[in-house]
Amino acid sequence: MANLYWNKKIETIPRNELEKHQFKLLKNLVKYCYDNSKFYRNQFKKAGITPDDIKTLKDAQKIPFTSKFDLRDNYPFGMVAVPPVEIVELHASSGTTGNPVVGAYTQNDMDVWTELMARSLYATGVRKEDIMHNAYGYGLFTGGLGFHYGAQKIGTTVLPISGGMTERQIKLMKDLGSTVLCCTPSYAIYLGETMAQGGINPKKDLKIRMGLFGAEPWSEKIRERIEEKLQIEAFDIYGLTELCGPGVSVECSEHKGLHIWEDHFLIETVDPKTGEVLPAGEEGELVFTTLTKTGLPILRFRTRDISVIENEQCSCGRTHSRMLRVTGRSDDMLIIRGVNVFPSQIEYVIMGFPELEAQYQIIVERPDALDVFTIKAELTEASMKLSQNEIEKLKLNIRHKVNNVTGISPIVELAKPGELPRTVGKAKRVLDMRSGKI
Ligand code: DLL
Repeated sequence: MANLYWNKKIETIPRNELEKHQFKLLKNLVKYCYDNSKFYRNQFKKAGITPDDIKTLKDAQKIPFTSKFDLRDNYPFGMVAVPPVEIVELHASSGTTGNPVVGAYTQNDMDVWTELMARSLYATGVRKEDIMHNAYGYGLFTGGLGFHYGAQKIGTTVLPISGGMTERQIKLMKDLGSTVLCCTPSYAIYLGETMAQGGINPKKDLKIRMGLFGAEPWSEKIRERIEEKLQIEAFDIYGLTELCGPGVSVECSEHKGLHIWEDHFLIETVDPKTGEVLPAGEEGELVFTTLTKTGLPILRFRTRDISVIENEQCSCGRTHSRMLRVTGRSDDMLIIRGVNVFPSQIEYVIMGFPELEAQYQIIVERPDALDVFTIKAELTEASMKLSQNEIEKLKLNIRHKVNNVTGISPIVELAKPGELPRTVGKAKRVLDMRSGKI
């Protein structure tokens, strides 16, 4: 694609220069945190270090980790490093338990976020001439506004439709001639299903050519389903409230991982159990340092997101490292009857059955002493023709495959098309009733 880069100089900067630049930023940041954040001054004291101990980029490893708990314990503004008057926007991630995590951004942080979202959108091919159907939630969630700011910086027309009223979304997409779709992958699937039910042929009736999907883990199989249902090219985009929101990393058109914008974020992968730093190429938990944030700077943030970092230069010419798609979170592991089960393993099995929709629920209950593990999956319209015998065989097959992958056999229930709940934002697929939280 002509004119591929939003900022060629920085996106293709030689790695040695990038690392020099990162080191300069890291030194400034550490001093900034030490001078302006009581929390970090304490952290440094506990670790027995001062900003002068950061003499190389690798010395970042001497700095203690920051966790979600630190942010929650210091809720809402305890970790903010500027006077309150400098904060121009607040966001919050949906805390399922306890305090939410608050993101507090200065004008400088907003400018960086907007720039990185523009860079991310541009890398996927979004241009001034596009009409962007932005179905990410507007409000405290960073999805809606993050895409909004970035697209407007490019000059793209934005439809700030947010989530919900799915049929109306499709009507507007059609009437306004939207060319780019932005929403969670699970909502993209739902939009595709609703189009099919309404007799809309995306290729013929719509102008949507591509979409940017993120905010929740999704697999290659889900990408295939989205691309097939919506007849578009699907890109993965990643981010989190604690760092800036969406725009931390994005796929280029090579689709070989998501480029992390390393001129603003220092990335490490660590062993989720021991915290030991892992070499590139090894799967681990992503840890980010916000090199340029001023409102709520974060040193070595433990994301809980599991991925692999690739350092080799991408064929797109960008030198910034890539993270492979996030496969799950270190804290989403379920322990069922003593066996470790990851939701991504269940999704992998479900998506291997063409008889099933890309919808499922994992339900764990403990009515007595023993855990009861149920998977609810949904039949496609075409599989409604299956005989009772074939349905029983299908259930048994799913049960066996799940057992092969996880070592534990679930009860399998099959719902009719459209029966499982759909969400307009992040999907909620795990219902763990054992803790009494639900
Ligand atoms: O989800 C920001 C965002 C909005 C990203 C729109 C992409 C698109 P939070 O609500 O703070 O922020 O949730 C952050 O969501 O730690 C991951 O677990 C998950 N996540 C975000 N993007 C992806 C992705 C936004 N592309 C948490 N793949 C993160 C997998 C993702 N998981």
